[in-house]
Amino acid sequence: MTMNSFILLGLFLGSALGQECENNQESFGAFCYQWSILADGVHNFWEARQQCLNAGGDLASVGTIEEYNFLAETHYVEAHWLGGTAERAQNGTYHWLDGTPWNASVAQAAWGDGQPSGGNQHCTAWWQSEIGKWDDKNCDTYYAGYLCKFPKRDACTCADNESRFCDRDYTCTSYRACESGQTITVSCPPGRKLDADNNCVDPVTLGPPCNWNPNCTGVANGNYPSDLDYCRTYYTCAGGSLTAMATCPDQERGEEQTFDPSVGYCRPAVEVCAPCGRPEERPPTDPPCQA
Ligand SMILES: [Ca+2]
Repeated sequence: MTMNSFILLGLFLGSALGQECENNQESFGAFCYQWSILADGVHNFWEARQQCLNAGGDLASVGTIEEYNFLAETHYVEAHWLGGTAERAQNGTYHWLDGTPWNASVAQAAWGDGQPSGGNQHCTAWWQSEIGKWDDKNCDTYYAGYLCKFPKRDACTCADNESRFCDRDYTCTSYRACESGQTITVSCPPGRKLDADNNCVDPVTLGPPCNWNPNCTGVANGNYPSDLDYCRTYYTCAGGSLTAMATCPDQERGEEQTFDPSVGYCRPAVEVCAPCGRPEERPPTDPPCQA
């Protein structure tokens, strides 16, 4: 593909660039952090994450003791989601959604009194009951607070007549470069994302993390597993458009629930094939799980 194949929107001089973190963000190390409270319309864990992704970051990970100490000091009274989750596909082992390695020493220092309490609680939050500590919560708990984390962006300062690539944003929708000594930002048109060569392409052709937007174009009506959490969240396509995104209930009638891609809805994990389910009691009417 050539650059002529694309309509490049948003080409403008980046006069406001060069600031490491926004005014409403905290700065620590290579990252900016934003504590947010939204009064309505939010948030279970996945909706909170979507807010961060939309803003060009992710729900916060905490990789080191130093980072934890910094964030614990800036945490104030309110619960805030952060990006640790223990998906069933990983046998309940905690991990950070942004790929930061889970640090057991940090977690030991961070969990609040009696946490993680486990059970149907698979998502992490800053705890309103013990400021600066973590609680594991049911991922569908309503919290208005969430903590987003953004990689710092270089100033992208351009020398005279310099032409070079600077960086691309976390959502794979724009990049910055020096062109003839000036900073430019190139944004993809709606629905397109940057590939490895910074060409704007249909995101369905890309691997994660750039392709998390469900693409329903030409897709049959139904429910499909989400890249965000293959076993828990799913999206709905109808008439070629994305119409809904939902999370399986942790439990229903006492049964642990997971999304079953073979049927397109949530059902007890014991009836679903691996990796989401534990198919010991899969009904004989269902096709057998593949070995
Ligand atoms: Ca808990």
